[in-house]
Amino acid sequence: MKKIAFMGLDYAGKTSIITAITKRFGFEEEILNLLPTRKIARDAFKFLGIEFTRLDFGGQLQYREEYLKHPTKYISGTDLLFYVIDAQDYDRYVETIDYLDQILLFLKEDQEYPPLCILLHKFDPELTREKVINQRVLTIKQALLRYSHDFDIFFFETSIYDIKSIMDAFSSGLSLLFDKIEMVSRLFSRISKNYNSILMALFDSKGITIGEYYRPHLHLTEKIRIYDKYLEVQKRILTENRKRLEFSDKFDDGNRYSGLVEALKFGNLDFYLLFIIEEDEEHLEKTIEVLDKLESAKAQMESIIIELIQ
Ligand SMILES: Nc1nc2c(ncn2[C@@H]2O[C@H](COP(=O)(O)OP(=O)(O)OP(=O)(O)O)[C@@H](O)[C@H]2O)c(=O)[nH]1
Ligand SMILES: [Mg+2]
Repeated sequence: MKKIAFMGLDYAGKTSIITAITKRFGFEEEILNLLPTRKIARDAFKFLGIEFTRLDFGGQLQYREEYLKHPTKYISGTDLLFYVIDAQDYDRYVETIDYLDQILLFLKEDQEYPPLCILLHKFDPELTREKVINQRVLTIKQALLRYSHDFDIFFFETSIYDIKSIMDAFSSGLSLLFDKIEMVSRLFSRISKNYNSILMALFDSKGITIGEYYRPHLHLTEKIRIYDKYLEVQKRILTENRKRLEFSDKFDDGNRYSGLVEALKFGNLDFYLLFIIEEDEEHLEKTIEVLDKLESAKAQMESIIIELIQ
């Protein structure tokens, strides 16, 4: 059993993030009505056959004081730490750094060095181009880099209005606990070269990314658009009880793409493969050929996954 902790100040967005990860769609209303978490909320999930407990540490002052008073009881044994910062709340940057300081001080004394994912959260899509928040986020990152002597630190900018940003941060964090997981992305990058694909990704049944390859320079808006489309198709596969769905859509610039989502089973675990290629409108049969050829890649994927879950 592995332990994943979500920590940070009150109102940072920890419970919202966990809700978004578990629901992935239709969570907006629930998030608007969240109450502050009392003490620690736990849930459990499985990823690649391993059991995880996820701890959502309520961030109100009285709880923070309690955790820091008895850190061995609460913080010890953390395998992966997500530290959530409200990037919009500049007034509390000092307070949040101070809390993180104390958590890491304890971990260091205890000689525990879990990987640390720092989420600069509430970095909403409409803010990504705003100068002030970008500057502030850069400053806080620089301030936090001092921990990188002791800890492996990874930064993510996230927002509940961009579900992909949240799934990416969570998936990347989890992947740090699996040595061989990057083999999947490497395989995808190899395969993609042969097919000139735009994107290839493998998700577990809960939408956590096992591996992915994106064509270089693919725009963020296109990535988000594809991911939204994926969520929609995956939902249809479930409700219509299908194994495979092909679809076709276009980007904002008018270029069309063809895609395929296929439900796969490796061992007793369910996965979803997403494959997107540019559509060759004059030679549609070529597109179909490529989608079929993908069959041969599945055997390789399967052997990697089997190795991963052992
Ligand atoms: N603009 C914006 N608001 C967000 C985002 N994520 C969460 N919120 C809002 O932030 C508020 C606090 O979110 P919570 O998830 O309850 O915060 P928490 O960190 O769990 O707080 P405690 O349980 O007290 O520690 C809620 O009103 C959310 O709607 C985001 O990405 N962008
Ligand atoms: Mg909470």
